[in-house]
Order: sequence, then structure tokens, then C-alpha cells
Amino acid sequence: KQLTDELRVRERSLDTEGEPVLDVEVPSGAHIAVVAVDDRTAARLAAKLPDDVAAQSFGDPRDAVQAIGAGVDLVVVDLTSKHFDGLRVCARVRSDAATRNTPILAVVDPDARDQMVRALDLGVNDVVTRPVDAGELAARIRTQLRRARYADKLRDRLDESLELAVTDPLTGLFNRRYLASRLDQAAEGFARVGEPLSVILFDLDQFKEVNDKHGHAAGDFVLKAFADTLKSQLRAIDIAGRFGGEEFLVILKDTAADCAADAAERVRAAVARQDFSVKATGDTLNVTVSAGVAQMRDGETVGQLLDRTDAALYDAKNGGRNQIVL
Ligand code: GH3
Ligand code: MG
Ligand code: MG
Ligand code: MG
Repeated sequence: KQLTDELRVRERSLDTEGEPVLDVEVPSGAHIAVVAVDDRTAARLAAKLPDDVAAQSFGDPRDAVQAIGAGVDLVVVDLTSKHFDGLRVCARVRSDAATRNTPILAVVDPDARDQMVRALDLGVNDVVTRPVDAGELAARIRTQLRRARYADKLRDRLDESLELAVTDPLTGLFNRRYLASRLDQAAEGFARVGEPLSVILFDLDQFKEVNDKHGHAAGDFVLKAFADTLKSQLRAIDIAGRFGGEEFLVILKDTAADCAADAAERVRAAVARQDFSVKATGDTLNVTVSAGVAQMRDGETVGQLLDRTDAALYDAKNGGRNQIVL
């Protein structure tokens, strides 16, 4: 409930139809790079910038593309010289990952309409015509800086929302819904190119007892500690998540069953020797985990694969727990 409320608030703040919800201030002290055909032209153009920005001018496009990185907030490129391919600089700024979203302002000749169109096609955000009026330049810069900052904030909010939507809040691992979608995806990959796909289903042993004897908070603590161990024992490309209460699913792409079983055994052994004392109470808990492992077979559905994994887990429990069954 709390999570859905939170998501709804975020959703509303992402809604660009209504009132702008994100307040963005026009940044002062912005770093602006000015690029022109030679040092003198670049310096003259830089002199028209507002006083509250930090300007750096370049009379050589090679120096410019080298120096323009994440620290630059806006780029002004003078396209009016025949001897200087300013559009190349624009293209470079647009294609580089660090500057992909950096606003570009182009200076164009008022009668060179095709040049202006090409610049806008290339992703230049706005143009200002020669002779450059300092007031107009300042206004266009302010607008672009504000727009860029707004877009940055939106991107951050979106990243946060997406992360929330796929994360289990207690353990920080992926949640069941996300696991299901990744498993479907991996199964498609298996069906298409036959890349081996294995899954591990972990279930903490006698976990009800942990709650009963030590309280729900201690139970939560164990779940978190187990999640950390799980992550640290697996490869970064393995997809680990909380499948249910004290059940954890791991999707191992491009992995055969014996390797998956090795990984599961590594986790089991780590948990068995891990000290699960609860800091707050000083209680020492004896925590173990069981797991079922299965590899996807030809013609099998995801549901059938999970059923076999579950059956293997059941065997591990019946076999005395603290063990892996393949
Ligand atoms: P087994 O070895 O057969 O798996 O025994 P078990 O006690 O672990 O199995 P059972 O399924 O009977 O109990 C699971 C317990 O996990 C019951 C439930 O209260 C607890 N649980 C599920 N989710 C959470 C949670 O988010 N926090 C806490 N503290 N406990 C949880
Ligand atoms: Mg269970
Ligand atoms: Mg259990
Ligand atoms: Mg059980």
C-alpha cells in the first residue's frame, strides 16, 4: 500500500500534461563552451555571454571535442564560417555518451536557411542568428539550461520509479514480478538459440521457528542477511530475487544444471557457516537453506520448469534440509 502510494506520487510528478511539478531554477555559474573557426572569433562570441556563466572558448574543433565533457552545461557553436565544419562538433557532442543530453546553441547566418535546418536535424537545440545580440543569446541560453535541468530531473525520477517497480523493498533484490518477466525472456532465448538456462529456488529452513522464537524483526533481519550472502556468492549476471516470503529465485542464463548446482551449493555452504546473530537482541540464530535446481528442457514451459524446481526443493526438505537437490 505504502509502495503504491509512493509510486502514484511519483507518477503524478512525471505527468508533463498538467502543472509542472518539478521546480527548476535557472542555474547560475553554468559552464559554457564556445566553439568557432579561430581563437579570436571564439573569444568575441564568448564576450557576449552573460556575466554569471563560466565560459571557455575554442578556436579549434579538435580541442573542443576533446575538452567538452560531462562538466560542460551548454555548447555554443558558430556555424557561420565556410572554413570550419561546426556541424561535426555538434554531431560529436550528440553522439558522445557523456554529452548526449548537453544543449547545443548554434550561431547561423540569417540567410543560410539550409544550414539552420541541417543543424536542427543534427540535434542542435536552438539557433541564434548573426549578428548575435547579447540579450537574445542570454535568453536562449537560460531557456536551454532550464530545459536541460528539467530533463535531468525527469530522467532521475524515472530511473527511481523504474527501480522501485522492480525491487523487493525488504531485501533490495528483484521482486517476483520482475523475476517472472526476466524468466520469460530467458526462456525465449533458450527456445530461439538453445542457450542453456537453469534456475535455483532457495527456501530458508524452519523459518517459521525463527519468527516464533525470536520475533518478526529478527526474521526480517535474517531475510536481509541471506539476500546479501546470496548476492555476494553469485555472478553479477545471475538474476537473483525474492520470489515469496522466504523463497528466493535465481535465474542463471547460459548455465547448465551442474554449474547452477555448484552455485547453489556455494550459497548453502556460506549460509551454514555464516553468523546470524541479531545485533539488537544478541540472539544467535542457526540458519540454513535448502534449494532445488533445474535446467530448462526442450519444449518445456516456464511453469513446468518451476514445478520441477519446486519438486527438487521439496526433496531437499524431505532429505533433511540444508542441502541442494538437482
Ligand atoms: P521449511 O523448512 O519447511 O521451509 O519450514 P519453514 O518454517 O521455513 O516453512 P513455512 O512455509 O511453514 O514458513 C515460512 C515462514 O516464513 C512463515 C512466515 O511467517 C515467514 N515469512 C514470510 N515472509 C516473511 C517476512 O517478510 N518477514 C518475516 N519475518 N517472516 C516471513
Ligand atoms: Mg517457504
Ligand atoms: Mg522455509
Ligand atoms: Mg515450508
